[in-house]
Amino acid sequence: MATLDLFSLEPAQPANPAKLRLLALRDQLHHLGHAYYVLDAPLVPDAEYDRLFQELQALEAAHPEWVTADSPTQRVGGQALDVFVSVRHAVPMLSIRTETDTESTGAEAFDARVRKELELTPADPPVEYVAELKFDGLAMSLRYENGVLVQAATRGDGEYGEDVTQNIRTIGQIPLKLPAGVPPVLEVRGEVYMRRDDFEALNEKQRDKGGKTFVNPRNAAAGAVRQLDPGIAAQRPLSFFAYGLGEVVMAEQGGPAFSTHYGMLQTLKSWGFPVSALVDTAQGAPELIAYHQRIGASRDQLPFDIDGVVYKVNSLALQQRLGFVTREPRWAVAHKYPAQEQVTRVLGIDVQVGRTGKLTPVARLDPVFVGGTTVSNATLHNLFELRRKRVRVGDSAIVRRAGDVIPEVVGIVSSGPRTSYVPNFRMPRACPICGSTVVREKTEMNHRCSGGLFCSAQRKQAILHFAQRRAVEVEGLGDKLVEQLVDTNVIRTLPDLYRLGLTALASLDRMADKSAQNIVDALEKSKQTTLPRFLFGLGIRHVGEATAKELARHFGTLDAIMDASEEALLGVSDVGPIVAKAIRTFFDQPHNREVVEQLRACGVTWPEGAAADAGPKPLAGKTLVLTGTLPTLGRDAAKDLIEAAGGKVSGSVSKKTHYVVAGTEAGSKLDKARELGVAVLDEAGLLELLK
Ligand code: 5U1
Repeated sequence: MATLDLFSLEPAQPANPAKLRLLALRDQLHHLGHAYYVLDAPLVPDAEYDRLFQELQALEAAHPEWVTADSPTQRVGGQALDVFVSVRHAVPMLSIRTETDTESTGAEAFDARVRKELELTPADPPVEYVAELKFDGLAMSLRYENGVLVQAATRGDGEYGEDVTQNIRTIGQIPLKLPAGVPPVLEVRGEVYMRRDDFEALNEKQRDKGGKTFVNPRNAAAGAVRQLDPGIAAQRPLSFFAYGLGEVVMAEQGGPAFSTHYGMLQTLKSWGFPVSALVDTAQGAPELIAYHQRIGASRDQLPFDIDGVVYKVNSLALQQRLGFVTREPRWAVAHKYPAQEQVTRVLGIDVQVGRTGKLTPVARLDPVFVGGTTVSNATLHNLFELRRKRVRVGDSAIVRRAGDVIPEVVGIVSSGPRTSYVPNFRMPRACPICGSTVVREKTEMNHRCSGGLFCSAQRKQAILHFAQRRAVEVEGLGDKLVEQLVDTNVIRTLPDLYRLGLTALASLDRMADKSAQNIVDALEKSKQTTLPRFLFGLGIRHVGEATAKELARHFGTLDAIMDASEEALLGVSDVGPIVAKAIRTFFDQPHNREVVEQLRACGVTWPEGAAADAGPKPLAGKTLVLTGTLPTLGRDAAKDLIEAAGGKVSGSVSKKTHYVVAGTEAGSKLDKARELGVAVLDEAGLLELLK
């Protein structure tokens, strides 16, 4: 008899080998999908997942009568709709009171209200809260009947929402099927959102093809959810976090009994829902304030937008006592952060020249405080974006700054009905830096300077790209220094960097002897690199870090990559015809090969071939967290070493963390490691493990 695993609700069928195989494949793919999408810890290579998926597809094609809605093959494939059907929420979807006072007094006011409602005196102990992130996305209600996703609905007016099930099914993080033992009716509520990197990639794709770009991740997510064609929705990468429940009907024989909100979230997690790792409990106002400040300080580093944090009374009994005012619970509040979008005036439009010669129109702004800093320039991306957004010098523009992303103008503030647009900016015909002709290929959206490395702007950017942390990492070589080195003709090509002597550096304006020595040391250190970092640092068009890693893995040596035909390059996952052509074009230019040879002659080196990949994997299966500053290893270098040794680097500490590697000024991650009893290492300890 077949055994049932965690994800199977079906009793064993009479032995039909094909059917048994199909059921086993479904369970396996549910399990692998959960590890990949929710836990971010793939259990098998992508190719193996694809192979199993195709095997299931083939079995279902041969036996259409066995296809069920909860099969992993059924995430995409519904018909395009004419309209969304309105559905009534079994339990209304409430909204949340917003505390717009972004200072700590916002948390104090909430705690004071809760204590007053509960008639607590100052002598009573602090109220226990759960603190969560307020995701900047769309609220969603997921309804499961007998463990199978049957409906996904937007919030709408709280009583009626829209049935967007087809689109929501395409989100890999949302389980289609739940493990045995869940309540027969279960509504899970949470937020659908788009990660910032997915949003940037989507807009980049749209810009490249001259399509409509999205203003922010929230709008992009909303557009995807309300897409009538699920095929298009499936191409818009969405994510989900669960934070609450709607209707729950327990089985006659009982079910999970929750007494706290925190416990409920942990149960949702165990059922396969993504629950933020940053959820925490907090005792009274002081801990709420600490949470607000801690999350605020790391807001830019989060991979998604948040507009605040949420506090909820943890005890469900107390929540019930507190009840609601109109459609907002008294037991919860959203405590905001300063906005990531602001309105300001466009004072002028400048043109910047990038590493590949791309000319970018940049709005010069009346300085404005947005997303935590003062912004005085914002990108307009290209001439067509500028026109599409109808931007003119003198206009009031909406500026967005979120995370590490460059601030951008997302639109203008319309001052009445749309009249015809007369731009007052023209793209220059000559490069503003070197005077070379500006060109634009017919199929391209970008204007480019044709000066190549003759153009000092391109030279500066090429050097900064090579020296950045994610490439060979020359610590301390920032844009001011590179500007000086290029403008004074001390450096003309990348290899010139390694010919820089202490004397030349120390003789630069405002350069102290000690700083010059630091740069010399950093250059020496950067010579020991890895093939992916070197390849990425060369700045070949379309070759980002991920592609560089794939190329290195596939070919093993730089010479093999330099000599690979377009056809051979197409054999690398991640490399399509445009990328293959760009790589070939780059290495077909004798001066690029010359740069590579000279860099090698200067002593830049990396492990190749078997040495690069086939070494032992002492950290296979281990998860490590880095915190603080390590004495010699940069964060990226430490991450590279751990990954090369088969380990995984995670951003947060949990019970599943094997080691925390702590340097100076290690923060809350170190505290958490101690609290959970996770082993803590210093840099020497890490290097010992890697041996
Ligand atoms: N994290 C989180 N976001 N959020 C939004 N929890 C949460 N709860 C909400 C909303 C609107 O509402 C409940 C308090 C009803």
